[in-house]
Amino acid sequence: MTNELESLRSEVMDAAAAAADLGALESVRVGALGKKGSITALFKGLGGLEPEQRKLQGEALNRVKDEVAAAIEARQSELADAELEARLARERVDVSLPPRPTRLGRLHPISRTVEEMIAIFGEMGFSVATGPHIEDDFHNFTALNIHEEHPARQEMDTFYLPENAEGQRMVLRTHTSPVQIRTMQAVEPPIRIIVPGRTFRADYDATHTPMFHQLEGLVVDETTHMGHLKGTLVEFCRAIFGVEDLPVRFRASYFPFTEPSAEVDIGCSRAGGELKIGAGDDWLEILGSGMVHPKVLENCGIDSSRYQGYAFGMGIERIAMLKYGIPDLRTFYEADIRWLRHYGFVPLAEPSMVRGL
Ligand code: 2NL
Repeated sequence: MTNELESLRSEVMDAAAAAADLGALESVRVGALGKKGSITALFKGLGGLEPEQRKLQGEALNRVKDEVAAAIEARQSELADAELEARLARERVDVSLPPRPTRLGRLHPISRTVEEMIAIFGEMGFSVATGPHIEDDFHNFTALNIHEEHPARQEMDTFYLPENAEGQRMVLRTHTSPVQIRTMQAVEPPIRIIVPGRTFRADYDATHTPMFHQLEGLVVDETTHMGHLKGTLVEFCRAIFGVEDLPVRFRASYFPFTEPSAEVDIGCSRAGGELKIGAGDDWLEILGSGMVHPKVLENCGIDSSRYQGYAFGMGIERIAMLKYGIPDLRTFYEADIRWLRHYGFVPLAEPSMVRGL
C-alpha cells in the first residue's frame, strides 16, 4: 500500500471516529466515498497505471474502501444508539405520577334552572322559542294590550334606546312576551311554546337587577281551557321543587294581556324565620298566568272566536334562589368566581336537555 493511501486511510478513519453526531459522520462519508470523495478520486487514477500496478493498487484501494465503509457504518450505529439513549433519558415519562387536576368550570344556577324547566315542560310537549332582546313598541307593549298610559311604559321602568332613523324608539324587552307575539304572528295554532330568556328593567335594589330572566309559556288552540292551565302549572310546581304533594293555589289577579288572570302560590312554612317549601300553612307567590286576552289574539291576527289558550310567566332568579337556597339576588351578576364554585353545577353530570328539544 502506498504511503499516500495509508495516510488517507488513517485520516478518514480518525475523522469517522471523531465525528460527534450523525450529521458530521455523513460529511466524512461523502468527503471520502462520495462522488467527489478523496478515495473515489483514487479509483479514477487506476486507468493510467500499468496492468500489474493497476491490479495491486486496485486491490489495495478496494480493501481501504471496504474498511472505511465498515468503520463509518459501525460509527453510524454507535452514534444512533447514543442519540436514542439521550432522547430516552431526556423524554422520560414517569407513569406513576398523579394526573394534573383539570379545572372544570361550573354551570351558572340560572343555566341549570332553565335546563330543568325546559326538561319539565319538554315532557309536557312544549318547545322552546327565542327572539330578539331589542324590541319595538308594538311587540313589547301594544300587542299585549298595554296602553299608552300604562306605568310599565314609562321612562322610569323601561330602557329606551335613542330614536332611530325612522324616528322610532326601540326598547330592551321588559318581558319575554314579544317572542310569543312574534310566534302568534308567524304560525297558525296550535301553538305550545315556552320562552326562557333575558329581560330588562331600569331597577336595582335587593330584589331587582336591571337584567334578569323570565320563562313564559303560551298555548293556543281551539279547545284549551283554564283546567289545562291549572293542571300544567300544578304539575310544573311539583316537578321543579321536587315535592309530589306540594299544595298549589290559584288566586284571582289582573294582567292587561290575560282574562281571567290568576297568580299561583305554593304552600310553605316560615316558622322560625326559615322558609320551607311544601310544608306548613303559609303561601309563596311563584308565577302569574291567565287565559290569553282575546284582544291579544286579534292583535296577532288570530281569530279569537275560533282560538283560545293560556299563558304564564315567572322570574327564573326567584325560582333558582328558592330551589338552591341562594339568599341574595344581586350576587347572581357579580361574576364572583368563588360564588360560582359554591353555587354552580358540574356540567357533565347529565346531558343538556336543551339539545334534545
Ligand atoms: C308574571 C306574570 C305573565 C303572561 C305573563 C302572556 C304573554 C302573551 C299573552 C298573554 Cl303573548 N300572556 N304572558 C301572562 C300572564 C302572566 O307573567 O308574574 N311574570 C313574572
